Amino acid sequence: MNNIPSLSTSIGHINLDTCTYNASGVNCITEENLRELALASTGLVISKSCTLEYRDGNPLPRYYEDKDGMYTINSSGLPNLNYLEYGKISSKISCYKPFFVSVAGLKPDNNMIMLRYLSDVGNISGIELNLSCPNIVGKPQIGYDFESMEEILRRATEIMGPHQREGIVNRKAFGLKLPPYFDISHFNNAAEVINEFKIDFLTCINSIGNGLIIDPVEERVVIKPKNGFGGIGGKVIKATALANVNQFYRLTNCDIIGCGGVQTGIDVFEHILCGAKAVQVGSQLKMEGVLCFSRLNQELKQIMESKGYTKLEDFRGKLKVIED
Ligand code: RRO
Repeated sequence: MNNIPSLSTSIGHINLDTCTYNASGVNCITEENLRELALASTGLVISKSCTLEYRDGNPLPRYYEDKDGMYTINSSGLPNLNYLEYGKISSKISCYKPFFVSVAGLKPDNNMIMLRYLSDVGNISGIELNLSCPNIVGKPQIGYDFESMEEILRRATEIMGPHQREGIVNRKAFGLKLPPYFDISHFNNAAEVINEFKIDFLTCINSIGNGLIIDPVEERVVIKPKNGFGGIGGKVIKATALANVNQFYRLTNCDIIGCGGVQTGIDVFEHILCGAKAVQVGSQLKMEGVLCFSRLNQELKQIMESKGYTKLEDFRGKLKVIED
């Protein structure tokens, strides 16, 4: 009898050998970055969020972490190669494992142009539409504006639905990267909009937007853009991430991808207990490099073994509440 726990999972109709992979944004801009991720113990590889045109991103310094990974702050400003490049690179990555592209147009129309193109690229298995970038001046996070979100999803799902072009049937996993929500009414509002459409997966959560980390000795901010304001990641965001994973697991039929505060196998386990089918790693990948994936997978397997679990479905979403 083989009792070694399996970490295999699926996102939409895409099967993964293991349930951890990179959060879009961290070490995933260049072909070299993406190949390194593909060769690591990741279940899939996702690109940095892309735009129509190449972007350098915001001025440096635009990232800061405290020494033990309690928190990170970034205001990267969407540095990326552009969507056509990620379409080209897809053939170099999809020979190893599924390749997803993250899309973050600066305007709704740009999103549609990119989705139309990328939905026909055969080597791309999935697309994550980023509705939650906190760092572009003058561009509010779409995930906090439910009317705009509904309009964008209406247009995006028309493009992303199963379709045939030039005799080839295309169907990719299509999902959304959501911002963190903090109020029960907002979870309900977002879920109501999402449930109107065919969305395969939700990634919960992006960084907590517009935090401020300061250096009290220097009496100064630690990153340059936006007077020091940026997206917060790291250990401190785990509680918010787990709450979002669990709420959207309860309120929708989408596959949920957990993201936020993952440093150990226990953190991965907790995300899955809250309902996640896979778990992304952001700040810890930045701090530890791609070896974090084999470590996290190993730690998760050990926890599962100690509890007698052989597969993720043995405990996924089975978080207990305290009954009267
Ligand atoms: O590039 C960024 O500044 C960035 C993006 Br697009 C995002 O979605 N989340 C984040 O923390 N930074």
